[in-house]
Amino acid sequence: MRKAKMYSAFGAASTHNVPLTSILTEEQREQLCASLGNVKLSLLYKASVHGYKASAFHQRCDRQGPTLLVAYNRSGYIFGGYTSVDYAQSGQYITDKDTFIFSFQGKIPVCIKINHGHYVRLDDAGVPSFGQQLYFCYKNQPVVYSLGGNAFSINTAAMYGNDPQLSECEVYKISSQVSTEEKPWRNVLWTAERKDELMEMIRNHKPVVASVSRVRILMIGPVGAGKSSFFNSINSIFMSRITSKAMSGSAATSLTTQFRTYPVKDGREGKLLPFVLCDTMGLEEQSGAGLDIEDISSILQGHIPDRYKFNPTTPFKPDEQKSSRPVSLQEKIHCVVYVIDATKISLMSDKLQEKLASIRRKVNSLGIAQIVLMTKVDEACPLVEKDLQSLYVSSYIKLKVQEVSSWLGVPVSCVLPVKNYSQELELELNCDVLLLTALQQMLTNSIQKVKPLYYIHSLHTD
Ligand SMILES: Nc1nc2c(ncn2[C@@H]2O[C@H](COP(=O)(O)OP(=O)(O)OP(=O)(O)O)[C@@H](O)[C@H]2O)c(=O)[nH]1
Ligand SMILES: [Mg+2]
Repeated sequence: MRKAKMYSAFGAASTHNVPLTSILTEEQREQLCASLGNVKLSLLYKASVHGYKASAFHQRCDRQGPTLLVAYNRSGYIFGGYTSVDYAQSGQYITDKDTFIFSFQGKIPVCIKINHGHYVRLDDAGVPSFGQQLYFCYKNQPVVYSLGGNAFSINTAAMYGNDPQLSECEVYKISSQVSTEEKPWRNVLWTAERKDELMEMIRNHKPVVASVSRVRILMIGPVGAGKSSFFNSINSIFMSRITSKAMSGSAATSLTTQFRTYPVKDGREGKLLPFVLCDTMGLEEQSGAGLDIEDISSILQGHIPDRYKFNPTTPFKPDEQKSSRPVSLQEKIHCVVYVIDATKISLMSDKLQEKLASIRRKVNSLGIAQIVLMTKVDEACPLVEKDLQSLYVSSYIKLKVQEVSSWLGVPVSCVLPVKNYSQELELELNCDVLLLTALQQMLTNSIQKVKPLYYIHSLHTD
């Protein structure tokens, strides 16, 4: 664990001209920033210095844009809430779909979003509150008060151990930390010609080994990382319209529960393209939950059939007769793609990192090519959200690519940032160029890198 470090909030003058210091450790600060995208926190208000009075809070926090409140109670809980709408004492009821409350559970802040149809607060001169449910500095005292209600599905025992006595309450201003490189760190031609060229290269891709007609690409990654969405996105490009054949969405456990092998056609009536995207259930940190490493091993060796329903508690057992049949090279996996959500890189738990490392060791031992697909670059960086073409000038994305490359032990050149189609109704050229570039890299990286041993058996049987 990193050493705790105290931060001064630069630019925030204190009442006594002493720089305000935050209690958050560097790690906690990083975790909170990561939950909010690429942001910077500066301390505006600290109740132990400025007082627990609503007026003191408003004096320092009104009209400051998005803010994060962090409270500490006597039992050691760290919890609070985020609002993207300024405090302004307007007298209005405020709707804020981005608001959330959080509580650190171990090292990770667990966030709870506001339920649909609820106001975040009445914007009055009162104390800071969330969902007209959770009141901080209640009655101008070092106390948190839970009024009950349905705006947030709160469990006060889990959130703050049912201990309402606060030892501190801090409010941070959130500002986006957009910095750009002078020159793009990768060159991309964002043109229709480039898109056509990439599609043509993919159509005409010839796997190195003649017996392999289609490169089998296996997508592995945490729950909700965007594995199914990547297949949907590639399928959409070749179908020239948005498609959603694979179920995608957000859930606590994996939405994908079956092993699916998806061939992709070049247009509705077109020929099959020379690759198959294999979709798996998401990885979870606990053992006995999510995709199992033994199942991955069976998939890699081509033993698991399409539509096999994963059972996290019992790994796949091949039936005796079939398993004695040698598996042809065509059925094996030729490229493994680790799908990683760019917004979750710093939130990845040690257990999940360990799981990924053991998968990496297995894949390495078989000599299979490996690529990292870094998804949700739009959510990770506001600059990229505004304009996808800013991807390779965003210093933040560059940092994330370096981070993921070092903890997975994959060269930076093998980390491919993309934005999948998620809510769009129409295709978008910049998205297509990135997605196709990633697919093209997967195809060119596969097979060439495979160790001969992996194939010896297969080549004899093909
Ligand atoms: N903004 C944005 N959203 C994305 C992106 N990729 C996926 N999503 C969204 O993230 C959510 C999860 O995506 P899925 O494709 O279902 O993720 P998965 O890895 O298949 O998840 P499981 O099958 O549950 O393990 C969906 O709501 C997608 O719309 C992306 O690049 N940008
Ligand atoms: Mg899925």
